[in-house]
Amino acid sequence: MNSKFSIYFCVIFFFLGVNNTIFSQKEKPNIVIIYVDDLGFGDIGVNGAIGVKTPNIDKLAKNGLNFTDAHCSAATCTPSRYSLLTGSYAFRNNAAILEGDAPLIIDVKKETLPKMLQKAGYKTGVVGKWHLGLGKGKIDWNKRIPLGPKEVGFDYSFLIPATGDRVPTVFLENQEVVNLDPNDPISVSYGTRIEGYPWGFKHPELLKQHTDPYHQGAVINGISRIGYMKGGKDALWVDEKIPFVLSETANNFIEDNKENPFFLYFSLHDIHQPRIANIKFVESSTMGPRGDVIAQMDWCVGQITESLKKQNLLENTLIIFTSDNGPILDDGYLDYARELVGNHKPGGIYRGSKYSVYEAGTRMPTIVHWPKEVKPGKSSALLSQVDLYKSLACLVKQDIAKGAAPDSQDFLKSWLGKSNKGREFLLEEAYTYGLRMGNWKYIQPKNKPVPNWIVQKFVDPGFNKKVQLYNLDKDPSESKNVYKDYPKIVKKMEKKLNEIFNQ
Ligand code: NG6
Ligand code: CA
Repeated sequence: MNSKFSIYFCVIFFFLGVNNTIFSQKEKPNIVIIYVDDLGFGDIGVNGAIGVKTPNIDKLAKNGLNFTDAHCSAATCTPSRYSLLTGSYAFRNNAAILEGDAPLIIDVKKETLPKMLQKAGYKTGVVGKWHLGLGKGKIDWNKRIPLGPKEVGFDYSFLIPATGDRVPTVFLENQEVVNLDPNDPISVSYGTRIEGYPWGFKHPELLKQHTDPYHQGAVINGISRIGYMKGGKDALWVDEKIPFVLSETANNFIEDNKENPFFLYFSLHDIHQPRIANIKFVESSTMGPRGDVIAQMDWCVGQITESLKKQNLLENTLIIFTSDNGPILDDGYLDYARELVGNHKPGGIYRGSKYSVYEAGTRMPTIVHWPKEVKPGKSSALLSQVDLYKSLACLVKQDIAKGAAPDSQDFLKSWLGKSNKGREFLLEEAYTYGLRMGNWKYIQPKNKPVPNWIVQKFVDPGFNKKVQLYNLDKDPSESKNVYKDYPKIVKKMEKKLNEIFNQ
């Protein structure tokens, strides 16, 4: 649909569907995306969690809409975040998990979700995990980093640059390292080992949690990370305090912007590894560190909703609570996630996990909460986060710039529970591709090499070598490959997938 038409439909929809057709600047809803890391469909109380309680999230679900078939665009972090912010499938830009010193992968000449919201008069902020790269080439961590959230459309940023398990383990505020002592400059390497913080493989006695061979670089705060680092001692974060720092920063952003509409992308470190819960949450679950950081993350969610309530903003704030990829038990650190999981099912009834093309890889816990407009309930609409860009553009009545958000479609009505219509086709990216068509799920074989550690630990052997078709109506856990029985469906879905690739 061309952009003239899409605006036309937005307008029609507004007259038919949403009451407040013309928002004044003051009436515009605030938008908060709470983006959890590695949280599985079954990890929240309302979706059947057994080993941990999530009262704050459950309350959001009770007063909002709980989605049962909403997806992130990919089964890993960087690709999903790329799609969320650009409205474009990750494969179009080869977006894959990035090292901690990788260049920015978003084209700053193009419009993004936050830039579109800026045009609509929103103040935009990102607090938390970034993992979309920074700068253009080699990063000088001792100066303002020239390319980052600002150039992507965020007025304010407070970041974990990549992941908790990658160096540098420092926060960046508006693209400068927080608390950096110029006499103790930072250097980072993902290649040659640099002297500085001791290396994990040489100093296991320093470790709070032992790790696999891939997390054996700089030991900082008793945790050995991917990559090597020197300097920046005063700037190092304390893992146990991250949830407090991020929640407080997010709340300050809310308070500073209470007089104007704002967009907050609150991107939590939890429940990614290293899972080092604050003492306040240790043993708050029956699942060890992985459960404890779920409880910790739930607390952060409560902090945000409390703060919105205190500012009298909760009623007219659209909160979208979701995750960037499916759950993972052991992902490098020996934190007993596998041993202690008990009967708790991180991915719910769905097959797979983070990294996997099966449903649990991308089917995310997803809650939309907006008391003013959204009636509490459940929705089974088949939705993708790649569509939030266009759907939110429709909400704030913004046209989308030419060339931006090529894969994003308007499903505002469905996100707000005014319709149950979902995508006709939905792409799932992992080490191979999956496609949904209603309740059919097709998996395409692919020859691309899969890293050894993925094959060894996380995926069923041969998962990317065979054609697969599942009927999720009858078989939601993808246990019976029925591709031989439905050659026409396979053909149709294969054709559609090729069309998506060639668009
Ligand atoms: C992988 C790391 C994993 C995790 C992941 C990123 C190895 C063997 N594993 O490369 O530990 O950091 O990257 O997770 O290096 S994500 O949620 O940001 O995609
Ligand atoms: Ca993730």
